[in-house]
Amino acid sequence: MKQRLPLAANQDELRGAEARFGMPRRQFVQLCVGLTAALGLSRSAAGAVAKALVQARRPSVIWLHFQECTGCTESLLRAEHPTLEKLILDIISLDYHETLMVAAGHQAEQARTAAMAANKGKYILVVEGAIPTGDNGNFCKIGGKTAIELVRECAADAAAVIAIGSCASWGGMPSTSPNPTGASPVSEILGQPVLTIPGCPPNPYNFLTTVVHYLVLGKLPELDAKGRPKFAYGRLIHENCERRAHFDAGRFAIEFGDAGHRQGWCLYKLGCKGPETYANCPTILFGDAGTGSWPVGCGHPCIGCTEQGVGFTKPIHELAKLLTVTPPTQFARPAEDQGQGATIATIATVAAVGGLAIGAGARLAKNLGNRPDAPPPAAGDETK
Ligand code: FSX
Ligand code: SF4
Ligand code: F3S
Repeated sequence: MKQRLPLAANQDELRGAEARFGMPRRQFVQLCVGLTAALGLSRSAAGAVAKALVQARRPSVIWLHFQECTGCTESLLRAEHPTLEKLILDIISLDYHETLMVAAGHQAEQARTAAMAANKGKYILVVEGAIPTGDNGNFCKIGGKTAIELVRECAADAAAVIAIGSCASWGGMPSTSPNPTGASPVSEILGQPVLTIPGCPPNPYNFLTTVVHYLVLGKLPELDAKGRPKFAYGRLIHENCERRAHFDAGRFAIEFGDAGHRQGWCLYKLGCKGPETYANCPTILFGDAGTGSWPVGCGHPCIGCTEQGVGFTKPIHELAKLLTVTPPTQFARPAEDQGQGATIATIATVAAVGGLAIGAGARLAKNLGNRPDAPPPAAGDETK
């Protein structure tokens, strides 16, 4: 179906987007509609999103690196989508980023302080990595300043602070016991909550959507109690997992490589932490690499990398705490033939009545289409 942008943005602006982002107009329109849906805005706001992407003044971004593996930046740059990283780097003015900037030494420090002075009160501070507090912060020094000093200095005049990745959000991997460096999250160092985009690495699309929200509405998106944007972390992975029908039917992989694992059955008994982890991994996937391009989709249990107290904390094979146990009514019964009992109309109704996010219909259709040719589990199978 031909997608029209209910716009504000006119043909000239769409042509401008084509040239600026090196992206065909159709793809740009699809992206704007997708971002609008991800933000939970009505479709009519897609025009404003397009306009903001094309016209809004690029906010200055200071990006600091501390205790981490640079996976947040790498995943952003390695996005399979040919234009996602280009889009991100095009809609922001990345004035300081140790991995990406050409400048080094004093020149780099000058770029940072000059950008901060020129954009006082308006720049966005992005922090990647945890901050070591042990030994007065001496485990990590850049340009003669400890990470603690740097993050405080840069946050003082920032319009917004974004902690990207689990390390910056809640300590992540560097903070695992016994945490010899005293690795701590940004919020703890600043003594105030910050917007967090956890994940190890986080999905770059969630960063992009956060920035677009800021550009379009001039403010950060609505956050949950842990500072995470609700548009991305409002639902448990377990709620949107394509293997959920198998969980509800009691079909579990018991060992890696067993018959259940090969048939795509639920990974709960292999320690999947989807039932206690909030993130949108199953709905937005990673790297635009197609169906199944997320941990569970590839056959590995979710380790709860976005969730404080779960990722890098709970043993990988420990069973997850079930935060919701009521199975959704729309899933097919174990013995039901593929796709039976659901029409496009019922999918739409279920999505509308349930107040589900866009994509719910597709998710439901996908679950129904994931039926293996296996018989219902034999008595006793589900209790293994
Ligand atoms: Fe690495 Fe980022 Fe993990 Fe941490 O992502 S992918 S260790 S969350 O800070 O670089
Ligand atoms: Fe998916 Fe894991 Fe939940 Fe099973 S336990 S349905 S694999 S999220
Ligand atoms: Fe992390 Fe689990 Fe998503 S391991 S990437 S939160 S599926």
